[in-house]
Amino acid sequence: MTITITAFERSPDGGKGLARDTRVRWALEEAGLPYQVRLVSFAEMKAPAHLAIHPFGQIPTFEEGSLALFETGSIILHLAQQHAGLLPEDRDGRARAITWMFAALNTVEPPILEFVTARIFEGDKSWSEERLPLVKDRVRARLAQLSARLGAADWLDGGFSAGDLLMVSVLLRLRTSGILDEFESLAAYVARGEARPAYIRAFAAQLAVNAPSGS
Ligand code: GTB
Repeated sequence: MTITITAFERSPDGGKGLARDTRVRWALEEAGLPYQVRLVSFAEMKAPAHLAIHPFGQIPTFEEGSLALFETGSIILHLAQQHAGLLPEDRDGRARAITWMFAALNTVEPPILEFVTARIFEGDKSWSEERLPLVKDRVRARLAQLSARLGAADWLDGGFSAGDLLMVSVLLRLRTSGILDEFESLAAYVARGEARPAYIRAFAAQLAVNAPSGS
């Protein structure tokens, strides 16, 4: 059955891979699944046809036959449960990898999103200079904990899993801030994720849609 995902017709990041379709593309590539992409404008995302699939009018979505999903965590968990390559075979390893998926989305991503919002969308506010260091320190605190757990390992729990896929995707949002580079092992962890052939294909696919003309 054909898999169709949605993505921005034109991503605000101009193809840096930061919009959340990239993590779904990456999971599809890791699983070796062909997929097609329906590009949507901001207006289309808020129109009834898209809202019927995504109640919050966002991208990405996932459709396969009669199944339609939204939320990247759910989409990637679904893929990981149906196809090899994203979760360990053994019961306990699988449960731990899923735990890392939740940790990426529920524990590590929120302070990073708060930081991105503070830096990009609230940077012009009178109180921004006072607030930003607090928000940054909350990110640093999480990264310190994550880095302590990762230690010298390549991946969070044994081999690469959907937990790493989501964690690397979440950490990538920090790339331009310099904060990631304060944590050498995490910067190397993210680089390992980015070096995976499946990530490279996913990144190239979204760039092909979003690259500024002439680049
Ligand atoms: N929790 C949901 C999930 O994981 O699927 C979040 C989905 C989400 O936030 N989607 C965003 C969206 O559709 C796109 S990824 N936003 C439009 C809206 O809400 O109206 C967020 C995003 C957008 C742009 C950049 N960028 O340009 O750097 C990075 C990330």
